[in-house]
Amino acid sequence: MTPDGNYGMVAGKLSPTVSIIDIEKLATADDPADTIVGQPKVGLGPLHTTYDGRGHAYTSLFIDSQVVKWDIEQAVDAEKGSEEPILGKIDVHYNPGHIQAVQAMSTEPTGDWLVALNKLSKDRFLPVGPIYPDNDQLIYIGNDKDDETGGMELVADHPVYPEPHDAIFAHKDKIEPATTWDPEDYDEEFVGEEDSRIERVDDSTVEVYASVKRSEYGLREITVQEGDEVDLTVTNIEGTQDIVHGLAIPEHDVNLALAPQDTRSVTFTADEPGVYWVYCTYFCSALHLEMRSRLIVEPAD
Ligand SMILES: [Cu+2]
Repeated sequence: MTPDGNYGMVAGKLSPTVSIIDIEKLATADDPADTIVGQPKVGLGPLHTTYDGRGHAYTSLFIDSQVVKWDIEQAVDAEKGSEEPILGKIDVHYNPGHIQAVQAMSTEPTGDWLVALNKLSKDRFLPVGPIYPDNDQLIYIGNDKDDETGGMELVADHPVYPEPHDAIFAHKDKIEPATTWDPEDYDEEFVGEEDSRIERVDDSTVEVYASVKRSEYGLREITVQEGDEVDLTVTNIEGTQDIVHGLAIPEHDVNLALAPQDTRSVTFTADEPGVYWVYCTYFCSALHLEMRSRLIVEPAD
């Protein structure tokens, strides 16, 4: 769909054209073919079309390995099959599939950047195993120049994980992610520093609660008895974004990652007497390596 809602663009790889469908005509046309009000010939293997909000369309060409820029109203006015509406073409270095310009799937495209994602990219970047890296390229579309590319300029080239397929591209002001977890979302107790404790529930069950922050656990030692079932609940009490801590007790298959304000719990059986390190697995400060506690499992007899 064009950002103004007037046209839908359809292309199908096997025809070198894009069909421009007049959305208003869809409701009244007797013959579906009557809704097609333009059909520019854009190149080989056209797939997806995106927009800059200035009346231009950009279509990926799978077989030609290009992005083509064309004028929408000129294509409606021209004969079907005309190449006149084409304003320029730029090479990409693989077979492109989806392309997206910033906010082109909204009514407010920003008209500055376009990403072309690959469908097939076999040799652009070195393989590091049986699967080759896939690829995307960033193209600047903010200049409407009268040259071979219509002002399009390739500015970046990346290897990416297979298979990138499609993307949504928006100005960073539109993206406001949460920076910490919300304790209200949890059923588990939020374990503050003062709440760190060991509670014996019965002869064979112990509940352990510990806060987690730079660079210490709320309990320096956790002492339980051989055979105890240990219910461990821990909270990362940090309010600072991106300060993640871990809690690992490898001999008991415990390995937790805790984002800020995140609470996790795990249950294990302390079946072998001994002393086991409990330690942080995320580099969290200069004292990260000192961030540890000890699990002491006392013998039953
Ligand atoms: Cu840590």
